[in-house]
Amino acid sequence: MIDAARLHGLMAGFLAHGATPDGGMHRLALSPEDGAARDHLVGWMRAQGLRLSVDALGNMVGLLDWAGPDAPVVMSGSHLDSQPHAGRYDGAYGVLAACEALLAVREAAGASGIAPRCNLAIVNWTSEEGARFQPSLLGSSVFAGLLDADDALARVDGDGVSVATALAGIGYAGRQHCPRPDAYVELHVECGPELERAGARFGVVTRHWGAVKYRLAFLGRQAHTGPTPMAERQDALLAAAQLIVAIGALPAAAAGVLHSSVGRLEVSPNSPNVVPGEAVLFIELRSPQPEVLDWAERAMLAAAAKAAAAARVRQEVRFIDRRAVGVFDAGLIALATGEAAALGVATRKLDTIAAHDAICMIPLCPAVVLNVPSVGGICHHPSEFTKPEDLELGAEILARILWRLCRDGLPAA
Ligand code: HGY
Ligand code: MN
Ligand code: MN
Repeated sequence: MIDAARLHGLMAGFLAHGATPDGGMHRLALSPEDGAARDHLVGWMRAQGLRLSVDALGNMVGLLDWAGPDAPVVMSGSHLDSQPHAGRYDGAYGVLAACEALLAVREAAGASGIAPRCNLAIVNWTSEEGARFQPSLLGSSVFAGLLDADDALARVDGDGVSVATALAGIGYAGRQHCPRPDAYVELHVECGPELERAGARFGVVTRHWGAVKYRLAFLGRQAHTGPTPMAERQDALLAAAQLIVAIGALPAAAAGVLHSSVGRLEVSPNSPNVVPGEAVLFIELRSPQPEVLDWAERAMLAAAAKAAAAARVRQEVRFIDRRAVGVFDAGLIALATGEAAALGVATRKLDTIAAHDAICMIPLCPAVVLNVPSVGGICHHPSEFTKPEDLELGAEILARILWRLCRDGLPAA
């Protein structure tokens, strides 16, 4: 169904917006590069005659409303924002493969003369990555009613710029309501090693891990690193260091079912000869088991209290983001598996430890995530790569799924 050259051409065209010389991508949410990519997508959507809507969080939907105003909406897409100095496929592939799939479906309908029973929507979600603005899944969480819009718009980046200001700055502070999906299919590079290690080319995600994310500050006392007596120091960074080591040790007590990290640390005043007065940690705990997440959160908080006491500093929890474990839709999983089988391709059932906007769609409608292999399992790194033939296979299966839904209608609930 798909036109492979058209898919690769579309993906190559979007590299103009943030691609880095080392083969990676630097397209932070609501940055000028994100704005340029959005403008490019708007131009493509308009050229294809799609009905564009942009909501208050800058979520963008292009709607092919060829089945009439009351027809169900089948939505596919992902996110154009990237991690800093990271990969070219995470997110962007899902948006652009959805564009190609829509064209292929429209061509199939024209060739078959079959009247579609569903409308098709392509979505670009705002700030999925949670790099510049937290939490991750920002735009899709507000869209799904999981996060308050004003709260999200007020979130600021490390320079104090708010989501609202950044949206207005790139011209995507929308005022419309985007169409609600009746089914949601997201194609994404795996961002993990399982498909490649299994020699598989296609995966369907059945379960997503849960996560607990803390922004935790240690508050000490700024002082001269020279004359200040050691016994009088209140070193916030020393407490942070002890907590980081403790967080890194937690997974050893939860074999294979706990991932932990501190990916960002903000130190102030961050001067070589000043005892840090403040250290802010961005902590992540992820697990497929709620009870392991609970245990790890308690253990982390106990370690924080111990580190604070040892360094004679205070601690302050500034933000907590929780995401429960969840499962995707069995009907869409079966449909994807069947379409892959029709191409002679086996489907591997997967967990996703990485989050996706599809997680926010689960309360709204049947949702599923499709995966193609990430070479070396690498993601959030400039060397993130998926073979062209695997990009094509994923887009082909996506197109066939969307065509089946448009041609036959949505499976009975
Ligand atoms: O955090 C995540 O898993 C996603 O990459 N934003
Ligand atoms: Mn992603
Ligand atoms: Mn990501």
